[in-house]
Amino acid sequence: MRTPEGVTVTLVRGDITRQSADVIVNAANSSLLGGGGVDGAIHRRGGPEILAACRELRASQYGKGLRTGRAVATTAGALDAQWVVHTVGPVWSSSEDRSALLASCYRESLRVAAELGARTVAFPAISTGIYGWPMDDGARIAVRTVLEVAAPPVTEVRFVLFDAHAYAEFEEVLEAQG
Ligand code: AR6
Repeated sequence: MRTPEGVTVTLVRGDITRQSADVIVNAANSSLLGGGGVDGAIHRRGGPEILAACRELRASQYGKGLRTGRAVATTAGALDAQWVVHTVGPVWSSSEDRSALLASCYRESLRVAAELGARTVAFPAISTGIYGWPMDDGARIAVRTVLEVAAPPVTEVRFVLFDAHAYAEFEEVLEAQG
């Protein structure tokens, strides 16, 4: 579908590290030094240049780590992308509403992507893996935030969903918006 700003929002099922896009967003952690899930896959396929860039960022600007909800760009190394934008999703909590932080990940990643002049941005379903966010709610926050804030120079936002369940949840939310 297209947003009021003319940005196309698409869904694909697959591995985000196989995507071709100007920006590939990483569901990182505040250390910026790698982990499992999407983060592990991005560093594995993207190669050591990404970790080297993350280490530099830690040393120069983020000594205490990147805060939850924020985003920062590095090289994409060997990935078929120009940049990786690393963002730190919130860990799911049943007792505290952290949705604003999850929305912030999408908003800040798009802000950084736009600053770089990126046209195509690929997102994973942030926080819905190791950080435990329920997929239906994670999809709702992702889609709503992107529809609200995506704007040129970004022309396409692609959600790259790893499995059928994630794809179905995003599809349901996107169709309900349309
Ligand atoms: N491509 C697309 N989606 C994927 C891929 C992939 N290659 N691999 C997993 N997913 P997660 P989080 C899906 O755990 O919940 C790391 O250790 C996965 O099925 O990658 O934000 C970081 O360093 C899920 O739906 O990220 C942090 O410590 C979604 O991507 C922590 O995990 C996000 O799962 C971040 O946890």
